[in-house]
Amino acid sequence: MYTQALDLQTPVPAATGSAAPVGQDLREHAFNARLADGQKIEAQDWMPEAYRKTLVRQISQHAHSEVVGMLPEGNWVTRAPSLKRKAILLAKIQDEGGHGLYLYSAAETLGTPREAMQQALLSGASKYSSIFNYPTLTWADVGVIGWLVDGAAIMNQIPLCRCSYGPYARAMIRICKEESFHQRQGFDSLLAMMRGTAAQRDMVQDAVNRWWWPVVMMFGPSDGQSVHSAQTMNWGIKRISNDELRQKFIDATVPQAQLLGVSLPDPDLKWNASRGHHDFGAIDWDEFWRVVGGDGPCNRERLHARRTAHDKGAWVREAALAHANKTRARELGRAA
Ligand code: FAQ
Repeated sequence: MYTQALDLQTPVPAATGSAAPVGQDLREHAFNARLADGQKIEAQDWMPEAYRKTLVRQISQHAHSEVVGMLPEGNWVTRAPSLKRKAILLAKIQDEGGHGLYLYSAAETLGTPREAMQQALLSGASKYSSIFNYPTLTWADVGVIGWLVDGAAIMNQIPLCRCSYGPYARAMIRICKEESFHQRQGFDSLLAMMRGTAAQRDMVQDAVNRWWWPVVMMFGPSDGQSVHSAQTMNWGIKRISNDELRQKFIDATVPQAQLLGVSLPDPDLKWNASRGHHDFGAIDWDEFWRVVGGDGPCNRERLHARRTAHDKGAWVREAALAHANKTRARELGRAA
């Protein structure tokens, strides 16, 4: 799916100026010209090693986030309040697993085997989104994940549909369509609870209080602290900075909170007419880095769950391999 268009001839633009680039310079020149022209870089195209490495880092972390992100919601499958909500939740969790698979496939086009990426997650060498290290204590948390976590994910991921690396950009187009449905179902579930009893409304408010700041942190460190942003934006991987996305998310979410009838737990959150944006309070970056560093409320539980699933799935991998080997041997026997 990701390696169609095997146009191995990378067009090299005519050199400008007197000193024409040669060898590696020529390839780098062609790469930069493609980026400047808004063309996609494809798997078979030459790319700088640092560009390749950055993409594997970001795409694999993104894939891990989708897969680990199934766990907090999975906690409520057996306790969903109705058959309809259970069916929706199961479908959503299955979508997240699918997103992980598209993303691992996109990262594999860069030459890193899926097994290596998975080992990096299991060993703790590779990160996944901080947000999935928070617990889902009540059913309202499931709605809040849809509304706020998927809402933040979409804000971050829509610009990735224009990412300079073709396989990642194409995977993001499909993922964003599904995430947008996820966000709406979360809002719908919360709206139903807000129209219910006082206890239900309290449960929603409590969930919003606990998730708001972790979601605001999800966009990553502020631009001044973001080590990768300048380079990834230069390469057209990221299109909008962490802080700009965070601001856009807050601006979009405030009216939705009003519509729902919940308050957002930030006394400094207010419209600033001169900026044309909402001002908001200080982010607790110590908490963010603690969670990213492995010491959040559920980090150990999440990694334990993934390691257990990997170990328990060993027989499936072995059986699939044995079947593939048998089929290949049979085909070779037939061809001989
Ligand atoms: N959590 O220099 P930057 C979802 C790390 S999918 C953990 O700013 P960058 C779907 C960062 O990796 C959610 N670590 O880095 C869903 C780097 O460390 P490194 C995931 C974080 O890459 C919904 C270091 O800090 N989405 O939710 C976080 O330019 C519901 C320095 O940071 C994506 O992955 C964090 N929040 O920007 C599923 C989208 N933030 O690698 C289930 C693609 C930063 O040097 C239910 N990724 N770090 O060791 C991106 O857009 C970017 O990678 C950022 C970070 C924006 C996440």
